Amino acid sequence: MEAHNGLSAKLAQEAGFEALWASGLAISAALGVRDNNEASWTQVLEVLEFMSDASSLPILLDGDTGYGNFNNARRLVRKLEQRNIAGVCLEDKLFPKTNSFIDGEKQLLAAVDEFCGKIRAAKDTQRDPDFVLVARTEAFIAGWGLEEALLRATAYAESGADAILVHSKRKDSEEVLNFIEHWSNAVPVVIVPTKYPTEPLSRFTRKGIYNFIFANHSLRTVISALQENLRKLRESADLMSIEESIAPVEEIFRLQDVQELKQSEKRYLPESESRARALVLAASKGDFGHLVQDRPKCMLYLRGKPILSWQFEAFRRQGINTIGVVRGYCKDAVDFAGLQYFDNDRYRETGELYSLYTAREFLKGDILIAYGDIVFDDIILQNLLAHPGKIKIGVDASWKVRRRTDLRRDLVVTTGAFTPIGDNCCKLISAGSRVDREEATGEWIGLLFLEKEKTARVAQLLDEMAAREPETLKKGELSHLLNRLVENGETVTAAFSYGHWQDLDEEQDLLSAEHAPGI
Ligand code: SPV
Ligand code: MG
Repeated sequence: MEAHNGLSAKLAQEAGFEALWASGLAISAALGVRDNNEASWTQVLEVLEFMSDASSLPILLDGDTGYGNFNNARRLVRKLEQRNIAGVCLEDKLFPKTNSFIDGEKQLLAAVDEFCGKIRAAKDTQRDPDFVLVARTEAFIAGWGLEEALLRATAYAESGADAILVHSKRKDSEEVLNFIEHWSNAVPVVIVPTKYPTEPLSRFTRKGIYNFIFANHSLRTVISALQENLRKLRESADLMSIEESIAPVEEIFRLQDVQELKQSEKRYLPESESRARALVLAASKGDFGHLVQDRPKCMLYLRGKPILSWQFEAFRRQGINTIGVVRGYCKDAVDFAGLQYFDNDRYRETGELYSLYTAREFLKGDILIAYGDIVFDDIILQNLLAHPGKIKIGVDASWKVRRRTDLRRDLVVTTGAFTPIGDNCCKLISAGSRVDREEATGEWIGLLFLEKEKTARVAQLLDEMAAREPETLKKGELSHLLNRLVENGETVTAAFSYGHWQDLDEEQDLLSAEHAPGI
């Protein structure tokens, strides 16, 4: 079966063919050039390399004239063997050749002696005893009769050819059958029934011919299908006009064996993937006036992309690839691929704790919980993840110098305060609205990291709240949860950093974030 690239080679194998014909016509046409040796022989070799990698079938290269004299032909054989190509077919024309179906009679044949020398040189060069040389005579194509065809075929077989390809452009198989009738059977015969497709192959098998080359039928299939669908698409400008008749994208992935790469990545890549997952609480609308008419604030654009995108990219840079988002207001506007979504449809009357509880099933393993309205530099996450502790919060020590006019709801008091040279491992004492501004040691950034066992603890706390304090669960903020953990004797570690983040509560925040350093 003809193949002209890696994909068609693979498809021919899947269809059950036993061998591939690396057709000069099809390869040149697929490269967009003529079948006149316009593609150099090394360019053909490159195509072959892909075909050889894509399929385990034996490949017979249509080697034209061998791209020169005996010397070129033997170098070709060496290079083909290096690429696992099973054999080459050389034809008795002159370089540069022309396709047999174009002005065949005007084409000059190689001198028999010269061509026999080429065959001998090729056979002497092969290292693999199974490498096959098919000698192709164009005697009929060039208008010579049976006598010339037989004379040439006999000389070629005597020079070491493993098979004879006898080509004909007649619409019936008369020439070919005639040849077979008189052939000595010194070596097997190969035929290319392109021009006599109505002849059943059984006509030839009855005469002892078993080698058929379907020389260009993949390429012609591709051309017809492409022409039809491209025309339809151009005329209709409607993707649905062809959607049902084309392979799904998943089929491309299957043919590319994407699965294998995924498995190998697990075996060979260092474990860059973090075990942790991330959950973003992004249900609220936000005080952004007309800007949030059709989207929640987490989908507002900052330097060309939504706030959430900045977060996902930051997570992924730390190897956190399992990401969940709690949506609420305008949930349909939050539609990134590859994320898990949880919908808090009661976002109007509920708070952060309720949103967290909406994603109850996601609360397992190590988890990073983030507000949906913050952007931060990588250093913030790195700092938080690197700190020791099973429950950690990111705390900003620069809050006093930030030019905020609003009263912060996320101030914290900790056992110590940030110092530029300390290890900055303080414990949370309390957080949120109950913190006195004068006492505060920092501002909670809106990032909470829980190690596996503490995630389970938090999930349990939420379950208890749902059962016993539904109002707290409904209205509570995350700082409430932090305080509850501290009250229960848990150590909540404050991982201090200085600046390099921005919360986005109002339009002015968006504007200042445009110029914020480090984000
Ligand atoms: C080819 O497929 O390139 C061939 C066969 O050589 S034919 O086009 O019939 O000459
Ligand atoms: Mg050819």
